[in-house]
Parts: sequence; structure tokens; C-alpha cells
Amino acid sequence: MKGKVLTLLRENEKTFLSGEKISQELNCSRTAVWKHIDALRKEGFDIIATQNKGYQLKKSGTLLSEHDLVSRLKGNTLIDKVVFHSSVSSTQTIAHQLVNEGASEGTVVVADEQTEGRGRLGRVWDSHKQSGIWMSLVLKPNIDFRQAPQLTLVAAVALTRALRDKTNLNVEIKWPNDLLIHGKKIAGILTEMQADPDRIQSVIIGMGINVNHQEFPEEVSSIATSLKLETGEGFDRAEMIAEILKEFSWLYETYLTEGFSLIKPLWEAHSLSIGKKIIARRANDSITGEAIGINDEGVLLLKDAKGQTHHIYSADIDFG
Ligand code: BTX
Repeated sequence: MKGKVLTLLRENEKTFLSGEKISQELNCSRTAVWKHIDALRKEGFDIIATQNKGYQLKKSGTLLSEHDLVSRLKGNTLIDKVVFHSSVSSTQTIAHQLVNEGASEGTVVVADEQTEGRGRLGRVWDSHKQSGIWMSLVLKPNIDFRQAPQLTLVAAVALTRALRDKTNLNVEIKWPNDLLIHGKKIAGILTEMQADPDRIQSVIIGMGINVNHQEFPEEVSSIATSLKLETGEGFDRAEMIAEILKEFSWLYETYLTEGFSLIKPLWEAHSLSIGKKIIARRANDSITGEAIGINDEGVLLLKDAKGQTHHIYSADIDFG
């Protein structure tokens, strides 16, 4: 009910809504309306009340809340359930647990803080409270498990488009899972899979975006940036999440119906790696060469000095 009150206020942001109107719309008492307004204010929503006019939402709260997210994601055809925690070890861990308990496609786990946020290969992902977007999305695509890494690229396109749209910043994709602004990391994607021998059970797409950070811990301060550091402005994280998931939703649907070939040009349009001399560091070796593109499977193609083309399925990339 609190979420519904919030939705109504948001839908009427430019006017006042009387307590009576809200109570009629939601079929509850005016006292109940007042209680929900009070609870929303405690969550950080700036709701003004004027006698004879009613309530008006001034601006969204700086705190993330489940009600706010539910209200923003209403209408997103992919999102089935929103699970919000103020603090968790990792949204990936929670998403895996939820899948084991039967969570459906479109379950999204969002946290204000992660105490054990992780990147690839067990690396640490700094996930301070009240600054970033830390979320994991459960997918159950009917695809071959070898195609699952393509979903990282779909997510990279969605994130890039959403961040560019909301900030006008030149966000670029560094294959396969980093988003950079002016060469510094603004976001990372972690794709994890649960699979039986013959089929994918679920793919969990973890996205970490640095939004309102003023500073970073020493370990990452030279390589990381945030939207606030780049623009001088703070951003509403719930609004940003809604935009990212809106982009992801249609791109994912396009991917499932049309295949990766339609996603590929969108990815290439924002790629920082293509045409650059790079060093691909794999588990057991490194290859230096020019990144000449990705193929229809999303695999990076690297041409070495001898003109031989290597297929890079997984690696860390440094620019040479
Ligand atoms: P990655 O392995 O490509 O990058 C990890 C590296 O990035 C770290 O070793 C560190 O150098 C640097 N780093 C750590 N924290 C940050 C940060 N906040 N900003 C920029 N650079 C940083 C990238 O892995 C994938 C990250 C996915 C994070 C999401 S958050 C929601 C979900 N839950 C979870 O535990 N992980 C994912």
C-alpha cells in the first residue's frame, strides 16, 4: 500500500493530491493514507502537505527503498519481483539463494551496501552504502550455456545506453565487462550461471555502478570514478535503476527473439577496445595484438603481429 501511495504521488508530481482523493483511489481510510505518508517521509521522501490542497512529492529520497523501486519498475515487463536489502554480503549470493528457492526470471535483488561485493575471479568490488547501484538480476533464458557470456555484452549495452541517456557522459565499454568514463571504471558486470549438464538453470547478471561516490578507497581511487565525480551532480539511484532495467528489458527480448547479431552493432558502437592495441591476459598466457572486433558469438577477435587471429573467450584486457 505504501508503494501505491508513492506511485500516485509520483504520477501527480506537478500537483497536490488531497488525502481524500488518495483514500478513494486506494480504497482506504484517510488515516491510513496519513500513516503511509508518514512512513514514506521516514524513508527520506520529501512530501509536503498543504492545508486544503493535500500532498505533493517534492523530490525522491536519497535513500533506496523497496517501495520506491517497486513503484519505479511498475510496467517493466521483465521485472517480476524486487528484493531490496539495506545491507547484504553480495546481491549475487542472495540471488543464487533465491534461485535455489525457486525464484523466477525477472527477480532483481538490490542492496544499498554490500559487505562482500565481488568482481570476477573472486576479486573485491567496493560497494559503499548510499553511493552506488548494486544489483543482481535473475534470468532463465532458453539458450545454450556457451552463449551465456553474450548476456554480459547485452548488459553492457543496456548500462551504457542508460548512463549516457541520463548523464550525457561518454560512457564506453571495455570488453567484456567494464564500463569506463575518461578511462576510469564507472561500472562492472559479473555474469554467473547455474546449469545442469544439458541446460541453463539460471544466469545471474550482477551490475555495480558508481553513482554518488565523492571518493574511493585508496586501492581503487586511481582507476575508479563515479557519475557524481564526473558531473558534479548527484543522481537518483532508483530512477537510474529503472532506466537501466528498461534498456535491459527490450535488449534482452531482442536478443532472445533475434539473436546476438542485432546486439552486436550496438555493442560495437560504444566499444573502446575495437581498433586498439591490447594485451589479453588469460589464465595461463597473454596475447598482444589489435582488437579487430567481436564475432557473432560475442567472442573478442585479436590479431597478433604475425597476422594470426585469436579468439578470446575470457581475459583481462590492458591497452598496449
Ligand atoms: P572485475 O573483476 O572486472 O573488477 C574488479 C576490480 O575492479 C577490482 O579488483 C578493483 O581493482 C576494481 N574495483 C573494485 N571496486 C570497484 C569500484 N567500485 N569501482 C571501480 N573499480 C572497482 C567487475 O569485476 C564486476 C563487478 C560486479 C559488481 C556487482 S555489484 C552487484 C553484484 N554483486 C556482487 O557481489 N557483484 C556484482
